[in-house]
Amino acid sequence: MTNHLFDAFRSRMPAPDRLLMEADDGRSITYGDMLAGSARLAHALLQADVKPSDRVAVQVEKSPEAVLLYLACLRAGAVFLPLNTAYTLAELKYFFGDAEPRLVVCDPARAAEIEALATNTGAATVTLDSNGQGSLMDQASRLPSEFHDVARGPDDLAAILYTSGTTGRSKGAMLSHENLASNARVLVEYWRFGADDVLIHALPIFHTHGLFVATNVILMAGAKMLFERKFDPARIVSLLPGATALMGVPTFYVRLLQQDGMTKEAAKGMRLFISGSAPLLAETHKAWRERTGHAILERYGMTETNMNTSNPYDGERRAGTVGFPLPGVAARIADPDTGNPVAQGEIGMIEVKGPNVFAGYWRMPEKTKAEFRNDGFFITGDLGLIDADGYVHIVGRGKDLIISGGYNVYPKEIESEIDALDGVSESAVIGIAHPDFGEGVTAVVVRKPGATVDAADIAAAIAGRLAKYKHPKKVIFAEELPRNTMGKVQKNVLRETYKDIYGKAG
Ligand code: MCA
Ligand code: AMP
Repeated sequence: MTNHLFDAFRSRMPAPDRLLMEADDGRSITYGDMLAGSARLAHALLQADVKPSDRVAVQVEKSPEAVLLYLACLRAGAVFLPLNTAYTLAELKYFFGDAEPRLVVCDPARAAEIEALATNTGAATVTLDSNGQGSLMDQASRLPSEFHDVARGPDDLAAILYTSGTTGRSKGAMLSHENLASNARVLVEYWRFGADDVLIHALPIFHTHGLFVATNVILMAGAKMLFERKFDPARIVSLLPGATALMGVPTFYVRLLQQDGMTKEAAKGMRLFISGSAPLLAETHKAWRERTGHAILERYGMTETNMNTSNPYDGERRAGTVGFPLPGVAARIADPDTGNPVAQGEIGMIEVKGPNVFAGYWRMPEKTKAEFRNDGFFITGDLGLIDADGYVHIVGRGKDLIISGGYNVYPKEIESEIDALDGVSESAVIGIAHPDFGEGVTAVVVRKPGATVDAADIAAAIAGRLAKYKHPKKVIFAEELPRNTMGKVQKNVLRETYKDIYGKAG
């Protein structure tokens, strides 16, 4: 047997001296460096007693080494478990307890506190940094540059990515080698990536978009990425002349439009701008087209499914839609309650099926079962329709979810923290139209009679508990929350009441 996903990359690998990454610190990493570096790190993982199917949890800043570590995990047969660098210790504690990683890889600045936490769940901790003595890179530097890849089949797990739940605990989405390989293969074809492409990569690499869409596509195409640690709009504009493609969340495009240098001339050599992870406003699509002459290509995916639909490469890229089901992916619109297909053009639940769809939630067979129909379609939680021309439109969410700057935020998690505070009677967390982040996380809080709890108290209580991007941008105090006759809080009423607090909604 072979190593399914890594072999797929290897089979399309260009000459070893071709560049895979040009990093913003001036370093260049060739495909040959990638092969040698991931081999050395794979040896280091084995030395750290990582066995096939063991989870390797990774919370590190974006760097070329982090990409090599991902590939090393694949080659060693381990399951890569990337974690957002914004996660607090309280959040990490849950992930470590649930995933039971064999090894936790982190940055030196957090090593002490993370080690204390990881030890409790039986995991060893190591840093990745290039300079640190005893770090994974340090150990790897003394190990062979060739590695006999551990055999992995199409259905073996390659990664677990946590996605928060509408109620209760985060769920680990289990992604197999073939889930990732099939999607990367399809995207390379559909978006016409080739060895001469140069992708500006400015997304984080701990979520699907930056890791599996951007990085896997480049590896599968044998192409190159300009590897940026952070999204800096002025710098992106300066990189455009040396690039051919950009992938980003809508906030990238909103911020780029604020740059005077973002002109037709600057975008002249670019062939493709792709957007996803959150709805791209039609007005942003239009403004981009007027300014640069390019129609942004919007696509739709999920952690559980990788990419499901995409606007066409040739043909009309229709603003406000997410295009057609990708080749090999079936998408349908069903009645949310019964699962029966709705009439053409009607709104219902978007359901998908295909080799891209995940293997289930880690150690949650009941939750997994609840999210699939009997015929194998996955229930996305997104509400949409398919128009007469076959374009999929996402019109809302059946799940209580806020997407801020491309990051998913589940209100329940924040409401639980706020409700636990002395002086708080209850709260509702909602997403309100925000000019930069798309939606702004907003808390509406009802105090207990006589209580004086204020916004600063709430901010202080959340600070050490939840990642920064989940913190409410505004806290509003209200006398009561609107409820329907069943007693359920009417978040739609709240969203309407406060719709202009970040500026007039468009
Ligand atoms: C940073 N902050 C945020 C966000 N990012 N607050 C809300 N939402 C955010 N997304 C906080 C910072 O901590 C900071 O707080 C303040 O907001 C302003 O920071 P700023 O410097 O403006 O932020 P930034 O560092 O420039 O980041 C903005 C960003 C970033 C570049 C848009 O959020 C980002 O890279 N987003 C992409 C996320 C992503 O990759 N999603 C894909 C998930 P303070 O000032 O108080 O310190 S995968 C997915 O969704 C599916 C599968 C799919 O289809 O792709
Ligand atoms: P995640 O849980 O991070 O995988 O986020 C997946 C969710 O992001 C989807 O279920 C959608 O609600 C949303 N999403 C992704 N791409 C788009 C898009 N192009 N337009 C609207 N929503 C999107």
